[in-house]
Formats: sequence, C-alpha cells, structure tokens
Amino acid sequence: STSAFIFDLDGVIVDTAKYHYLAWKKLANELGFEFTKEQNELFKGVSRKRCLEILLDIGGVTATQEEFNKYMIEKNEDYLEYIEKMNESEILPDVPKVLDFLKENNIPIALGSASKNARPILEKVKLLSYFDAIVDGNDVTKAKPDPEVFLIAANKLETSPEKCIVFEDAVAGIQAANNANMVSIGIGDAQILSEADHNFNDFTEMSLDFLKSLMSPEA
Ligand code: G16
Ligand code: MG
Repeated sequence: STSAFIFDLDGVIVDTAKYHYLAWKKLANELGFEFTKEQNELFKGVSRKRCLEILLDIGGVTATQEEFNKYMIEKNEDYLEYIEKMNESEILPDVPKVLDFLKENNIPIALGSASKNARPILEKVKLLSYFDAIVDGNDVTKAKPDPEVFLIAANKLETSPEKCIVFEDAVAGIQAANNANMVSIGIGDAQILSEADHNFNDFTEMSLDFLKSLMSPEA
C-alpha cells in the first residue's frame, strides 16, 4: 500500500476557529458572562459537546439536560450562518498547492476532523473533490487524543497507519496521530506542538521536496 495524507480541518485547511469563537461568545454573553479569544484556544479540536461543558464551567452556569441541548443547537445555528458565507478566499495559504501536489502524485487524501460540519465547509471552499475519504464528528465515538478518527481514515483509504501522515494544529490532534502510529506534522506554534514529528508554522514553509520525502519513506 502507498502512503496517505490526512488533514485536520479547523486550523489546517481553514480558520473556522474565529466563527466558533463568535458563536460561543454570543451564547456566553446571553448567559451573562464574557468569553475571550484566549479561552477559545482551549476549544480547538475539541468536540461541540465538550466545548459547551467547558463554556458553562467558565461562566459558572449550571444547565438542565434540556437547556444544554438547546444551547448546543443555538450555538450551531449561529455558527452555520458564518459557514454559509464562506468561500475559497478563506482557504489557508498554500493548502491548494499541497493538495494539488499530492493529487499529481496519486496520493490518497483524507480529512480527519472533530467537526460535524466538515462536509458543508469543504463544499463552501470548493475543496471537497480532493478528498478520497472524510472522517468527521459524525463518525467518531472517541475524541482526539484517541486515535479513532485517524484510524478510521486509514481504514477508509485502505492503507496501514504507519503509512499515514497527519497535518494537525491542535495538541490533542498531534497526540491522536502519534497514538495511531502515524507521522505527525504540527501546523502552528512549534513550542505548543512540540510532540509532533515535524513542525511548520503553515504550509508556505513546507517544500514540495519535503512532501516528496514523506511519500516514499522506504525509498
Ligand atoms: C473543530 C474545532 C473545534 C470544534 C469542533 C467541532 O475541530 O477545532 O473548536 O468544537 O471541530 O465542530 P462542530 O461544532 O462543527 O461539530 P477540528 O478537528 O476540525 O480541528
Ligand atoms: Mg484543528
């Protein structure tokens, strides 16, 4: 089997964190407390349900099961309004260049995201057709750092975990890739993503030669 590449979504392909932030902030304000950009950092790569638990914790708010479900729906509806307006201009730098290079080399590509909105987002930014497999928040039962999301992706691509290379911007995502026995590539702050096998601030720093070297590790 050939090598395969797995991309996280938020923070790797697009910066949807800013929209998650606005939607969570609106809910926090409605509940009577502030939610800062710094606090939003804790939400990256974390499931919607877990995010709400943390948010309510920050505000010292207790909610019934019914209220909790209502807040989940409300936050997502606000988030979807931002997603609706997304277009190709929001793709992070050099992502299409990397995807094109992988495609030219017939390398399988998968998405491995915690988001339940991954497909509509990829459609909006017109990248959906690049992906041979999509594994998202609708498919997984165990959140990152559990390797489940990436192992399902390897399985769908019909390749073994050792042949997979993962691009991730979250610590839990790097840990999930490492736990899956995959090559982990941190996209973002190398200090924060120090557990990654390789680090880049973004894709503009990554050469095609480097990508090529990952494609044929046995060569
Ligand atoms: C993303 C974001 C998280 C978000 C999660 C679930 O993860 O980083 O902040 O809470 O998806 O998103 P949704 O509410 O759309 O299901 P990832 O894995 O793409 O970086
Ligand atoms: Mg991410």
